[in-house]
Amino acid sequence: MNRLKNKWVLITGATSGIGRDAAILFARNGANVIITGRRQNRLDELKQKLTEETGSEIFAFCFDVRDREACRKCVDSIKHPVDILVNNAGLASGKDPVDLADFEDWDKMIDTNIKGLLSMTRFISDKMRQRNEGHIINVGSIAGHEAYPGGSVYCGTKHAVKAITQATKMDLTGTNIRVSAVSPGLVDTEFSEVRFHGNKEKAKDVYKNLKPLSGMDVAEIILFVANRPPHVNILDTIVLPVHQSSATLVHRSEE
Ligand code: NDP
Ligand code: 8X3
Repeated sequence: MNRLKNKWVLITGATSGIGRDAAILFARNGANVIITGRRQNRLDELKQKLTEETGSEIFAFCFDVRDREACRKCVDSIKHPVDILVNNAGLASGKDPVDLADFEDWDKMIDTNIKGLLSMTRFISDKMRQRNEGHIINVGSIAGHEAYPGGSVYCGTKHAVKAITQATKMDLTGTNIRVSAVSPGLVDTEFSEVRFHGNKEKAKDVYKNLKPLSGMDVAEIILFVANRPPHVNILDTIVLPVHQSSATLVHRSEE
């Protein structure tokens, strides 16, 4: 049963990877989609594609989730109530040990993955509470359930996403608002290229001799979570490629 038709869905970080694929799937399932990200050209391209291919209404807002006033402006300028917020925008920046890591990398991850997600949640949950309905879906990670070397801050931010998801659910107890997390393992997107500051070779090695998840695999889970009946709240889902068994235990086939 499709419960997404005519819903309004806001997705942060829809210019690439999981967020882009989620936007495509929501629109194909009849939802109207508000896509956001920092790259205007990517937003324009996706808006045009989805407008042509689906009957859905597509709005695009170009802003940085680290800019709290820009988050507020985006939410205030949306004329329709947001039924589903997908807090997906996020990144890893660097994989250095804690004693050598770069402060700018840390700020980027903390300000985007934690504070950006919180700003969007703050502005939209307020409106959801007034309507007594809505669904907040946070994109977490296996890194929010386990830590690994070189991941002190990235894993820290994703552990924070897990805690924020749980506490948000508690804060909204007694309302009809649902709160969920989707926590993937290795997904082949632009994520690793961003983590390694544009080093394509290093990024490719992450997925070497392994079939990782695709953005679509994860987008399908997000859709499944969103499409449950109104009384069903999936709090978290961990989804891994079959040859990944934990954050650090990965089986790679022989070359
Ligand atoms: P991508 O790099 O492909 O996509 C990241 C998206 O986030 C882009 O659309 C980017 O848009 C947006 N974004 C990043 N920083 C900001 C910002 N400051 N303001 C607004 N938008 C921002 O990676 P993924 O699709 O893989 O990542 C999506 C989410 O999934 C992230 O939260 C990531 O942590 C999580 N994740 C990824 C995994 C993986 O292995 N790939 C595994 C587990 C979780 P733009 O650059 O245009 O702003
Ligand atoms: C992204 C997956 O394993 O690189 O969250 O941390 S991992």
